[in-house]
Amino acid sequence: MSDAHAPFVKLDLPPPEEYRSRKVALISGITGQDGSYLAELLLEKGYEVHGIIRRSSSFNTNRVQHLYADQHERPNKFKLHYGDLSDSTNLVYILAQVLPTEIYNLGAQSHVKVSFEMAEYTADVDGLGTLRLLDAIRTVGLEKHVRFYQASTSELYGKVVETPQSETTPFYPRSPYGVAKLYAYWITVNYREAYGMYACNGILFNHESPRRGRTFVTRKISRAAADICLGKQHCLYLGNLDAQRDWGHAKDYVEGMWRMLQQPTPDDFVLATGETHPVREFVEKSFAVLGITVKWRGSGLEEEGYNVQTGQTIVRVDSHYFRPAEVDLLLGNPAKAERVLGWKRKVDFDSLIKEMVESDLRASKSLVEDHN
Ligand code: NDP
Ligand code: GDR
Repeated sequence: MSDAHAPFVKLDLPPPEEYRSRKVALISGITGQDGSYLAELLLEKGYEVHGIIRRSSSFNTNRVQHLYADQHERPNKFKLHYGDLSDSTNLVYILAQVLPTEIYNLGAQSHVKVSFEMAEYTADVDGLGTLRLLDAIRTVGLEKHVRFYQASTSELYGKVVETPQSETTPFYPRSPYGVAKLYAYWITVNYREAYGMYACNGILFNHESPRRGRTFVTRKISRAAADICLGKQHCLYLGNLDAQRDWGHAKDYVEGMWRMLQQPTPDDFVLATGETHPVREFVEKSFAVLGITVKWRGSGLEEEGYNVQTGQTIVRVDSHYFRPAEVDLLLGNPAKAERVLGWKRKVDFDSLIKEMVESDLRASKSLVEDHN
């Protein structure tokens, strides 16, 4: 019988300590919000950074364009590889080529509402994709050489069992996305225990930034506030205004990811701010940055937010944005990360909103100028 635990591809590798004296990171999801901030952080720290990008008919590298250099003209420490978490062979090939010392698995279909419409795809990429990457590590025999970070999420908590939520709170996911990430969480724990891999779950609560995708609620709000202020949009349509989230800044959170992989032993950590705020407060504070006061009238589907200065309705509820099952309240307890990793978020809620709204105002103004 063959040894099921032996690597399939025998690479000529130095012993783990010597191998890890290089600093080579591989990031799946490098074109996303977190991937771009993490790549910047690791380059600053002297890493060679490799990223997996998907083939797309349109340009999908906007967030990392400033890091990229034409390798013919100015070779640098930032390289992109075509790949996909649904393609095992491709992952094996990239690993054998790059020989990373740290892998950050950030790639995912990350939109909770979309996961109800694309449940199987989300399970494939977010759940099985994690398994494929872990198995690729074993296939090339890197399981004792490489450190692995899994982008786990507060969506694992889902239905409120207790607050604040910590590493010991039971999971109860409420979406196909949450369920797929639950598989990813446990397969990461399982490979750590079964094969002695250095593998960590970062259970990250919502984190935002000016680079946040425009269909997530915070960025949708900050962008609409800027456009409404400039007269380019009349009204913002939202779903559940009462959902509460623990919102931090993505830049702080990628630093926590890196810290997790620098510990003597692998473990799982919550990163959160320890504060929670409803969506409607995010709306009020975003408009307030632009000098607009929002007050609410009506209830349920008829509820609307109006501009106190003009009386104009600028926010309406659209049931299209409701989810078949909602996560009502997320509030994280980052005590373990603060104690063990020395991690602490730097950006508070109000500063996050201000940064996002001001960035969108600048972007929206420059688009006006472009068209004039
Ligand atoms: P984004 O949606 O901004 O980025 C997702 C990234 O994954 C993109 O680079 C995307 O590529 C890539 N991707 C999507 N599908 C595949 C695939 N099949 N194969 C390879 N790559 C793929 O997410 P964030 O940056 O916000 O989040 C990063 C990770 O952290 C995700 O796994 C997310 O689920 C998780 N997370 C995020 C939190 C948050 O609040 N932001 C909180 C907790 C966890 P492309 O650009 O081509 O679409
Ligand atoms: P979330 O983020 O589902 O928490 O997942 P999102 O910003 O999509 O929703 C947050 C809350 O706002 C409510 N909401 C709306 N959401 C969106 N997208 N659009 C709307 O118009 C709208 N109106 C109200 C939602 O119902 C929800 O309650 C994010 C993702 O980054 C995940 O990948 C990550 O794992 C979790 O955060 C932690």
